[in-house]
Order: sequence, then C-alpha cells, then structure tokens
Amino acid sequence: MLRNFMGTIKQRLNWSTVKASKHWWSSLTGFFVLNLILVWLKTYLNYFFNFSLGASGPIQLFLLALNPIPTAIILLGIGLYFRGRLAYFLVWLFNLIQTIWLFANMLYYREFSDFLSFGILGSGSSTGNNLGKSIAAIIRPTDFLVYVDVIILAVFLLFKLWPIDKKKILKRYAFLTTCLGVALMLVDFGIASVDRSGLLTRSFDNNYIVKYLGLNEYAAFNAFQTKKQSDSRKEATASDLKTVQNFINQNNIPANASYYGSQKGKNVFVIHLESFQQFLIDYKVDGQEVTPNLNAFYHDQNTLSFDNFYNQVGQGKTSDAEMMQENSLYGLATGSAMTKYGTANTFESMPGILGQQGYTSAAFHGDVSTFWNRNNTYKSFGYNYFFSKNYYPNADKANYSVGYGLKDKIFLKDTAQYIEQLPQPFYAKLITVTNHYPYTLDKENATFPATQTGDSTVDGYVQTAHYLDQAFGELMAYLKKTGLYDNSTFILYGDHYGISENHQPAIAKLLGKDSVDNYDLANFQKVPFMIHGTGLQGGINHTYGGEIDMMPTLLHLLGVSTDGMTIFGHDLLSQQNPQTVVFRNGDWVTPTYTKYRNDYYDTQTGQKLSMKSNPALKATAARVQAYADKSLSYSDKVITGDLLRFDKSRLNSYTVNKSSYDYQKASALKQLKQNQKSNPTSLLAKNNGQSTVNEYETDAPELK
Ligand code: GP9
Ligand code: MN
Repeated sequence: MLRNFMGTIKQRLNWSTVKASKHWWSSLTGFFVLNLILVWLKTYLNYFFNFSLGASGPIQLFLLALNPIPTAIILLGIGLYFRGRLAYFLVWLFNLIQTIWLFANMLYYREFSDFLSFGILGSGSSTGNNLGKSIAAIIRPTDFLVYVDVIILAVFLLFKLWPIDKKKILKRYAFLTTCLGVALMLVDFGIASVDRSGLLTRSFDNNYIVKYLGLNEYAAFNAFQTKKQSDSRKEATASDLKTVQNFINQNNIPANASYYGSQKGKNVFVIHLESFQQFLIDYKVDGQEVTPNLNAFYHDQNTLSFDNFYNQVGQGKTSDAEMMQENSLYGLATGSAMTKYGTANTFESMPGILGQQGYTSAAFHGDVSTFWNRNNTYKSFGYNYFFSKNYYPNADKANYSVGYGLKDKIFLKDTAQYIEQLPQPFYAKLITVTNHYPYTLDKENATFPATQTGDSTVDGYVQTAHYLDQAFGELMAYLKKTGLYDNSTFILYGDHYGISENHQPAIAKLLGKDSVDNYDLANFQKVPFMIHGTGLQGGINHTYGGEIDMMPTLLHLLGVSTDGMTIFGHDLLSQQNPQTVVFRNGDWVTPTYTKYRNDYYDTQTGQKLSMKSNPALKATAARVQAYADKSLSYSDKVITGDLLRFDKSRLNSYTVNKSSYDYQKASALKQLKQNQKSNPTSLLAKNNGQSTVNEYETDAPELK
C-alpha cells in the first residue's frame, strides 16, 4: 500500500520523468548543498532554543552562525568522493550522525547545562549523571523535529523519489570542497582566538568551545583530549605513586602541637577572594582604606595572617587555586587540571576527607556550574552540594550580575538561605567573582574613588575590591548575629593576581615607585591568606608559603593528620616549614633568595644577585630548583596518571562515590529539607525552623 502511495506521489510530482542531469538541485551537488543548509539550520536554531552559549557582540554572533558550516562541509563532503546511490547515502548518513550528536547534546544540556563529553560517555554511571534514568523525564516531543529532514530524505532515497545522478563528481572538486571546509574552520578558529585567547589551551568551559568553534569541533577536541588523558592514565602504575610518595615522605615535617586540632569540629568557611592581591591590605586611595573590613579582619587578634604568601596558579587561574586549596596538588603547566582531569580522576580532597569527619560540604558560586568543569570536578572532590548560578533566583535579572556572575553582595546575601540549612559541622566554600578583570562596576555600586594611574584596566581594580570588601563585611555581620561566626573557622585567600604584568607602569604608580623590576613583580604575586577562629592565637606570620600549603595547614588545625597523604604543600604553622614557594613556571622564592624570570634577588633586600660571583646562591639555587622541578613534575604525574586511584590504603578508609552526588536544584533542595529532620543540626533546625535570612542586611542598591 505504501508503495502504491509513494507511486502516486511520484506520478503527481512527475519526478520520475525528470532528467536528473538537467536539474542542478537533483545532482549530487544539489543534494549535498541541501543537506548542508539543513544541518546548518537545525544546529543554528538549537544554539538559540536549547543551549545558552552566552554569545554577545557581533564577532561572537558571527562565529555562532559560521561555526556549524566547516565541519558540515567536511563531513557531508565525504559523500562527494563516491558515486551513485552510495554517494547520496553517505551525504545523508553524515547528516544523520551530526543530528544524533546534536540531539544527544540537546537532552544532556537541558539537564546538566553542559555538553556531552567522551569522558562522561565512557565512564557511564561512575560520574553520577544517571543519564539513562533522567532521559525520559526531560525529553520533549518537539526535540524529534531535528530528525524530520533526515526521515523525509530517507524515504525519498529509499523509494527512489529523489533522482540519483549517476555522474561522478570530479575528484578535484570533492577535494576542493574538503579544502573549503578546512579553510573555513581555520578562519573561524583565527577569529575565535583573537576574541578569546587560549581558548583550547586553557580550556575554560565547554560552552566556550561550542560558542566559538561549534558542536562538532567540540566533539573532535573532546575526543582528542580524552584519548590523551586515557593514554597517560594507562601508562601509569602503582609504582609511580610509590616514587611520588617517597619524595613526599622525604620532605614530610611534623605539625605544630600548639595549633594541632585547635579548631577541631568547627564549621569551616573558605572564602575565595577573587583576584585579590596582598598589596590591597591596608592600601589607601585619597586617604581612604580600600578594604576596611578585610583590614580589620587581617589585624584581628584571632586572625593568623600571612604576609609572605604567594599565589602559585598557572593558566587554570581560579581552578588552579582551587586544585591547590582542596588537594595540595599544583595545576598543570597548560590548561586547567579541573577541566581536563576533574571528571574522571580519583582525588583525596578536603570535602571528601572532612566528610569522613562528619562534615557536610558545599561550594557556592554565582557563575554557571560548567565553568572550569566544576559541575563534574566537585563530585570527584566529594562535595555534597554545589550551589551555582541557577540556585540564585536573582542571577537572571538584568544588572544583578557582572562579568562572570552574580554581584558579590547579592551572591552572599542569597547564599545565606542555603548556609542556614546545612547540617553542622559544615565545610562551605564561597567563591566571589565581582573583583574580576576587567573590574567594571555600575555607577551605583562603584562608590570608591578609582586610582589615577592612567591605565584604564587597572584603575577600576580598587573599586571592585572595595565592593568585595563591603560584601564580605555584610556577610560577617550576618554570621555574627546568627552565632555562626563564633563556631566557625575562616580561611580567606586571594586566588591570583588581579593586575597582570602587562601593566608595569601602572603597577609602579600603585606601589609609589618609578619603575618595577622582576623582584617587585615577584612580590606582586603575594595574595592574602588568613585563618580566623575564636580563641585562635592570631598575629602577622612572616612564614613564606603559598596556596599549595593551605590544605595541610587547615587539616592540622582541624586535627586531621596528613601522614600518608599525597600532598605537595606543608603546614605553614610547623616550625620546620621549608619555606620554599614554587611557582607554576618553575620560578621560586625562599626567605633568602628569589628567582623570577631568570633573575636572582636577595629576598630580604631586593638586591639583584649574580650567580657567577655568588657560590652560596649557586649551591642553594641548584638545590631549590631541583626541589621545585621535582615537586611540579611529580604533582603533574599524580594528575595526568590518575595516581591516587592506586592509593588503596587511604581509599579503604573513605571512598568518594561520584554517582551519589546530585547537583540538580530540585534534588538538592529536597535533600536539604530531609536533613532538617534526619540530622537537625543546621542553623535553621536549631532555630526551630525559623529562617535567619531576614537578619542579613545589605546595602546592595539592586535589592532596595
Ligand atoms: C569563573 C570564575 C573566574 O567561574 O571563577 O575564573 P578566573 O577567570 O579567575 O580563572
Ligand atoms: Mn580567579
């Protein structure tokens, strides 16, 4: 019957009588162009309807329209190398393959706001995204529209409704088509690289790669990365871990008994001060303190403040700081370790370790969950909760966000409703973001005078830093009112520089100098590190250290031994601390010498030293450099070889089960609610279910 029906259509359309070669559209080229248009159209439409790629400005919008084309040309163009029915079939097949990939990503994105990765596909349920289970719930009938053209074309080909042009396309035309695809890909990549440098090397977010390069390029890039990662993983063995552990044992130092365990059992707040440099502490503009709240906190008698503490990040910036803070492992030399290895690797991280001590862990950030692959990495770290952008009702409102997310005052205020629900003790990491390059803030919020260096990227820095400080002050006031301040330990750190070394004249002006040298630039890498706790013996501590040291320092304060842990930092409170700060590029600082960009300095005086005339320097430099190089390469091995999966002794005592974490808003809120009954230790439960959020005062103009 179907055949009859098709036959009628054929006759009606009179296509069977069409002389294929006379009609361009019925030729193989025509079929190719038609498929190209269809693939482009559905991809492009879905960019808008099903993905939120955040494309803004003419360049990004242009690339969004361009980027489905190059791979479609290359893939569909494969058919052009063949002839007859097979050629048409191949063109159709590559339309189908691209459509399946688009369709799968539409569904995955709806649930996880991220694109499918081969790591996720390969690891199945172990990453805990429970793919199969949720598909039925998220699929919509309209999703199948992407298949309409493929089905119609299949019917046409199958029932010979589409005239097949038997003529073969000249090989050189097929080849030229492929070349055109490649050329367009290069054009796209070239423009993308100008708009976003380090797009592929630094690997920020899958959304960026799709926005700039397209869904298929993303697939190819992801497949390449996954292959590289699984290769380095395959090569690694348990004996590699032994070698690393021997190195760590050789450098192991005892904890400081007078601090060890002094903060045991308290809540922990880790406050990530975005792009915050040490020079801002006590810094004044026009006689006014930039950060009065942080300054007071810094000098508080119960705050231990470190003034020789350096950031040690590489290209992974924030994510490198997080990697060090949570794991005492360095970021990688290129790209973000969290993005590349966060999904699949085994970690021994702060949230997982403290989970064993009865802590509930939660990370808070007003940006999309995918940035730096946090949505997957935090599961590997063992975070019970990850409150990202879509938990914050205000995040979608115009002017409530700037740059990478919610403005700090709004972010911290809206965080309180979740903090009060967390079972205690908790480990809560709050990642601020307003003090982020390019340091722009609307007039209403920029209440502090800008600096006058004449460098427009630098001068707003103190304004956003001041804003962050006010937001911090508001949070502290709330925590004091609710009593959380007294039963919590606070860790504050700046993640990395805010003003890059490309702005040396402005840096000199900020520091009140005529010019800066490499010694000044090394000092400029200092960031704050403060530990506060009621009863803690505070003061300014001059020990040299960096972000890699945060984890062992905090664990010892909480009374958790780090013996046997594969960590590269040292307890900054230990009297035997080696005080060797290693930068990601292999430079280093000790209390005696500083090596920065191949220059050597006396750390105390800033005097430039020459290796030739200074045997003491030569000997020390050789020793410190060997230590720095080994630390970095062993840390890299731990990450690229996924060595912690071999750490059976530790993993017996606790296992992070990635699949047990669910960061979907509805499930997390449900879980929090259940906790109020099953484990009624939260601030809210202790307050008989009465919320404390009305105690939170903010002067955020948006909320007035
Ligand atoms: C993005 C934010 C900024 O979520 O953490 O990261 P950065 O650019 O500082 O690395
Ligand atoms: Mn950062």
